[in-house]
Amino acid sequence: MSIFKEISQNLQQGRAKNVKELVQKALDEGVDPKEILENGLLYGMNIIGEKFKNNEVYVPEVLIAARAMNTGVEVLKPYLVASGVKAKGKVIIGTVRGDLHDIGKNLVKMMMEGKGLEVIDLGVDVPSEKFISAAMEHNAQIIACSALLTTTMGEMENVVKTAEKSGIRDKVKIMVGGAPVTDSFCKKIGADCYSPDAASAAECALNICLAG
Ligand code: B1M
Repeated sequence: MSIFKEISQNLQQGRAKNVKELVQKALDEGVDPKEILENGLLYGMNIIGEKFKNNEVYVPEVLIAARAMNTGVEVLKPYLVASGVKAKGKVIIGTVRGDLHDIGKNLVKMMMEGKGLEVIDLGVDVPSEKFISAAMEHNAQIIACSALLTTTMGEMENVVKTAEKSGIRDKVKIMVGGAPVTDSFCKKIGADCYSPDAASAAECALNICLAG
């Protein structure tokens, strides 16, 4: 069995200790960390997502798979964030109001930190007012919003509107992302940057900070 398949299967079974050991084994064998993330961890998480959709697994199984995913990501972290370019800048990040998904948001945070950016993480279920007050308090250049549910992505528009009402819209760029979010949605709500994955989100944040 390939190492990717082993990682994926152990993740699906929620075996965090095995996932940690297998990810380390793959790294020791010289496998590319991005491939371990995509073909092992994310691949396994997607299968869990499909099974969740089809009611073949339930919240507890998804949670233990998510814990195994996080354990694997922790091992990969030092390898994924290695980057030559360092920028100065502050980012406020969070998952929007009503939404508790944080694995993708944590990956985005990790990649941004790898670019040398300071990332202030507000966690999950973050109301739009909290994004704005944190941006004002920390004088941040970027607000980064994550949403995984079609029912919560609309909250991103509230973040844009609240930034306008508070008079800080011209001082802060608003980035959006998460599985249901698209570039056309980003444009429609008047946000500044949509990224499909954590690596391109970090790239976008870096470019904003270098330009500003
Ligand atoms: Co939830 N869930 N979930 N869930 N869950 C999804 C999202 C779902 C697609 C599953 C399904 O039906 N197939 C579905 C949403 C359907 C929809 O709205 N279209 C769903 C549902 C319905 C729900 C509940 C409503 C279920 C229920 O209770 N009936 C409930 C909602 C709770 C709430 O939030 N209020 C719920 C609960 C949960 C758990 C708590 C059990 C758990 C979350 C644990 C946690 O996050 N700590 C969970 C999980 C794990 C999932 C799936 C299986 C995996 C999500 C994940 O972490 N993926 C998911 C199915 C799936 O996605 N295949 C599902 C891996 C992660 C790395 O990917 O977050 O997409 P992702 O991040 C990517 C990109 O999107 C991007 O970068 C990352 C990778 O590079 N990205 C950004 C993310 N944020 C970004 C921000 C950016 C830029 C890029 O800029 C700022």
